Amino acid sequence: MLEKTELEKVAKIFREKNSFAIFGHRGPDLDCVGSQLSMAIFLESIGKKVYVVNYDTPSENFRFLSGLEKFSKIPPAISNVEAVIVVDTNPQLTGFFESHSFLLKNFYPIIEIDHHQKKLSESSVHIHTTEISSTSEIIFYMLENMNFEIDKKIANLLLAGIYGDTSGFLNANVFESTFYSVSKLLEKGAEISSVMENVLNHITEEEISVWSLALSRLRVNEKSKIAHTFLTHSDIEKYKKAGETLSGLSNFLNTIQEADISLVLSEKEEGTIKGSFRSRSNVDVNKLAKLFSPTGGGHIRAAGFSLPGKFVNSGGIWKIQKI
Ligand SMILES: [Mn+2]
Repeated sequence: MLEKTELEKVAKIFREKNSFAIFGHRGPDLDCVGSQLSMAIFLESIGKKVYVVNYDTPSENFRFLSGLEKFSKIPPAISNVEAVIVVDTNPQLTGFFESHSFLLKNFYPIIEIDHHQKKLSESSVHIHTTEISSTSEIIFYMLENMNFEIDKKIANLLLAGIYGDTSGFLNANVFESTFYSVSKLLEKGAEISSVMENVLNHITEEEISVWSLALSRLRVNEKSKIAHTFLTHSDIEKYKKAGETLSGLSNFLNTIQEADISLVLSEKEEGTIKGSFRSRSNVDVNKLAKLFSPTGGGHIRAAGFSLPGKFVNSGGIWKIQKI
């Protein structure tokens, strides 16, 4: 599943380097947070200095996880780091690629741990496969391979990541191995009921309001079998927490019987429209997302893209205006 030579390279970097900056993607989800923090706790436990960096602050809903206080929005000074780890994404999507390219471009060893389709050639080491549910599950195998004794804290973080990325073991990135890793994490003391409770039972009135607005605009195209809806920048400004709930919305729309694909368009940042695809047919939305933008992609059944543009209403009809 994971390449032995790559795992050996990582183990060597972990032995030889003393300080690490761990990056993840913007708008960190449970898998990203679980991966960043479990790597941090692991490295600290073997005596390393660690900086956990994310462009965006993790959701309040994740406060049940240990170690959230480690997150910083500011990357460490170049002189303080000896290696970089990028989890659950590639360096371009961390939000720091342009402003801190020195951190991410061959200056240090870069370890990329990810389960998305694309890998970045500049990284020194790729721990990468799309045949595993989540980055958190990949980290489980990495730690198992290094004979590291996973404690309850790390077990909970990894389980939360796996649970989050599989939408509670409901989507297409659940494999036989997923249940193997989950059973091992439960053995290490992970509390599945607490993860389930905290992940599922956390919808706020504001989130319901934004869902209801999106559902009121839902259309199903009979020909393309795409169920689609959108949220404008002012909707998202009105419901500040909207961003966090949108992946749940895409998953929910993907349960519509009459559709094969769901698409949620949202203008989180003014002038940028993000699209979030889900598919439950044979349509490869990873390819579809790439048609919309060069940075688009993700998985075969869940992928996204972003485009310059904004929503405008002319004569009662919403359109996307190119910028
Ligand atoms: Mn993930």
